[in-house]
Amino acid sequence: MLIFRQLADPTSSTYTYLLGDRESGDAILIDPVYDQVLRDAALVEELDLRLTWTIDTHVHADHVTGAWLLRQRTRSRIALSKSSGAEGADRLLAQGDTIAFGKRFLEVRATPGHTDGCISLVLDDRTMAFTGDCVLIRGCGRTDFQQGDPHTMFRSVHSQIFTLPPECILYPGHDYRGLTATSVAEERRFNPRLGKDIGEDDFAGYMDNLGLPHPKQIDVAVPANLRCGRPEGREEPTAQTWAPLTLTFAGIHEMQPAALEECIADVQIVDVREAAEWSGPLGHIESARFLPLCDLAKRAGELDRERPIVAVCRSGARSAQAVVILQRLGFSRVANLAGGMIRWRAMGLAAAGAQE
Ligand SMILES: N[C@@H](CCC(=O)N[C@@H](CS)C(=O)NCC(=O)O)C(=O)O
Ligand SMILES: [Fe+2]
Repeated sequence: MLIFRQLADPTSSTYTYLLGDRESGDAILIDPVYDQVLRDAALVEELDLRLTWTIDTHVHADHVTGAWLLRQRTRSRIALSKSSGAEGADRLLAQGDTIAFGKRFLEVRATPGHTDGCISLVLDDRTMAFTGDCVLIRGCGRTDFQQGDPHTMFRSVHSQIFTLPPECILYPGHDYRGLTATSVAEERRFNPRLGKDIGEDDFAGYMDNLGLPHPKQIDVAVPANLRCGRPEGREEPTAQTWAPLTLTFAGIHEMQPAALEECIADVQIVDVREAAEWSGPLGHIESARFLPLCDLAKRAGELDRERPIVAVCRSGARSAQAVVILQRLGFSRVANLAGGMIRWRAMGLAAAGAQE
């Protein structure tokens, strides 16, 4: 079974795509964003996948790629076009190459025009193609910086994208209106720059007059992407590190019961259940403080800002919300006890007043 997710970076309006093969567990990320690597790595982990490749469709001008950070974290390998000029990749791609994930693969098509090193990636059965900043939804990548050239773009679109099956779904590198996907048939008919019988010179005239301001990040992003996103002094996104924690795709730092038992003397445990549950059959952790979720925001001043907090409830759901509330109030080291008192007890760990 094919696993497919479209992930958005709201700051740069970039789309990242996760493709995975359920049987083998192998997965690929197309165009990961530096600031989103913790989110993307969490999703790969939660879906029980192993990231084998990251592929950048080009040297981006508006955001830094997450490729290098993901390679550090997950041992994924980095691929992008040979014509990109980037250094530090594990594989340099050219027209007709294939990149496999399990039994599935992506075919590389060179689609220069926005930059010289732009590629599009076509799924083996041609039901989906990832067009980077070549074809966008009712638009296309601009051609007025890096090695942009409208004539090259026009030929790329017509020879490499519009020749795909009409029903092939196209997934762009960006969309600035929040639209998510299109198809070859739709763009051939309705793309205002490239559709119907618009000619190469018409297109070039359109593109030469877009009048867009340069991307805000261009001076930072291009040099960083030419080294595949290696930080060189740039701040790295980090999860909280004060204990063995997992950052979930939902954005919550979680601690397993065994890890809490290890650090129990160094943290404040906040039990956010109701009074009847605190003294109910599951019992409560001896050193926990009782502070129901409904009172948490107004009584947060009672908590010590210097000591990390672990929030606890019955199943781990309300305490996840407690983590959100405490972070909003400026507590920086806060985690959720995964699985709550149910898992704590299932692991055979001690609880005051618990019924056997
Ligand atoms: N305002 C954005 C500009 C983004 C931009 O120029 N995007 C490029 C892709 S890297 C593009 O081709 N945009 C096409 C368009 O805006 O029509 C920023 O500052 O980052
Ligand atoms: Fe771009």
